[in-house]
Amino acid sequence: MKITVVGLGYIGLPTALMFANHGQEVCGVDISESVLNKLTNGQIHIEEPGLQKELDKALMSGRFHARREVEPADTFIISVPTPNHSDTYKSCNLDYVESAVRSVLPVLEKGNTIIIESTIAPRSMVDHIYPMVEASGFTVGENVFLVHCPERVLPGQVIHELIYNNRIIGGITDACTEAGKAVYNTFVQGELLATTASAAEMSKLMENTYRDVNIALANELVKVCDELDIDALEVIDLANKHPRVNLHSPGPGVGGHCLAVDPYFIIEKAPRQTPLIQASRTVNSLMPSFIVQKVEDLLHNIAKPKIAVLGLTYKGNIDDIRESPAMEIFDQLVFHANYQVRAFDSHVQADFVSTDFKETIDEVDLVLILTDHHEFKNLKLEDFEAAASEVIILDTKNIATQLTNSDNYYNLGSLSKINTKTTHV
Ligand code: SAJ
Repeated sequence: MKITVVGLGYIGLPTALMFANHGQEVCGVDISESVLNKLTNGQIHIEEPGLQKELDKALMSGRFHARREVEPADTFIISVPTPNHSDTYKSCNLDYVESAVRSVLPVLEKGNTIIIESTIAPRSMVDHIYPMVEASGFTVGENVFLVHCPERVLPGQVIHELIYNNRIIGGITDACTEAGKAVYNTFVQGELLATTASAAEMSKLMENTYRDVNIALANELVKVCDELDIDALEVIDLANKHPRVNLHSPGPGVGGHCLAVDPYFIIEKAPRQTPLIQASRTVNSLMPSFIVQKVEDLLHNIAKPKIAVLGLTYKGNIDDIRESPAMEIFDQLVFHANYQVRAFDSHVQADFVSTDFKETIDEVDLVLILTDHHEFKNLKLEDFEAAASEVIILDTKNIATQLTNSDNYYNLGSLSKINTKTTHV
């Protein structure tokens, strides 16, 4: 089978390589010259475990090449971004998807399949993509096949999850669904779940909304327990001993381009029916300011405090700082007239980020841990010898567990200690 994948980002590139390494002929398409150059020269342009090996293998086999223009194929897979519009409900911007579909139409032939993997608002396939394909003279379900198959892989585990996760295959008609199943059957070992395009759109969005709402509940619990002087993290551990309870982990906010984005695609389509989803978005969006407030409380009696921020990515062990609550907190602290702020993150290459841990913590009054990178797990008090003698540690991810017994250590379970201490000063 010949497959053309449009969009070689975090999902499109691994997907293209998996097809190539399972015997298909793959053309990867991207508009970025630098992405195309890198790939053609054998180099991946994103951090993802195992991906470089997959590219090496695909290039060696001669079954993968990267191009600027869409090539004819049996199957077209669209995997381009769907950002939020900046309107009231942050609605889904379909521009890239529509333009990718338009780039496919001139080479589309009878018998071909188009699959949209990008995350899209409910009914986008039926109301927007299907009319575009029909307008170009094809009959969907008869001589071309149109499918929504949302990507559902976790950054950091993409290669494994592409093979072993179940896939939702949502066709415009049953014949479309069957065509979609035949494509993923070439390498997916998870179950292929047949459904309609609209149900596929909605289930993908609800998976991430479920997480967002539950994280909001955990974050709200932190605020309640802070007020009532109860350890929220202990409460979560205890409640999760119940066989049917799964409280999520609180943190400095919800980032990434999935959990912090997808709920708005449901909200925009049904604003009056979604008070819970909207409230959860608000709770999670306010977490960065809540953490900054706690930093201010901790530092209120130090004249010109120095702060070291550890971790800027939106979650641990990745290099992605887009939609990162850690970045939002860092920016708010930098903006603070009184603070001197440095950031350390060995996964991020940017001029405002240090990759030298010792230099970052030199003489700092407060260390603020914002992501759960593996390397922070083993932090011990000795690692902070270069910091100020009474250095305070605020660990918003509860990751530096070897520090928990130290006097100046705080996590989201012990925030009420801050209030007690500051009122005694
Ligand atoms: N977070 C918490 N508390 C938690 C779990 C996560 O505060 O208990 C935060 C993280 O720190 C991060 C954000 O939420 O800032 C999102 O992290 P994540 O690991 O839950 O999700 P993503 O955005 O990296 O990937 C999600 C996944 N969806 C689900 O687990 C339902 C992934 O499977 C999807 O493919 C991806 O979204 C997507 O593309 O939609």
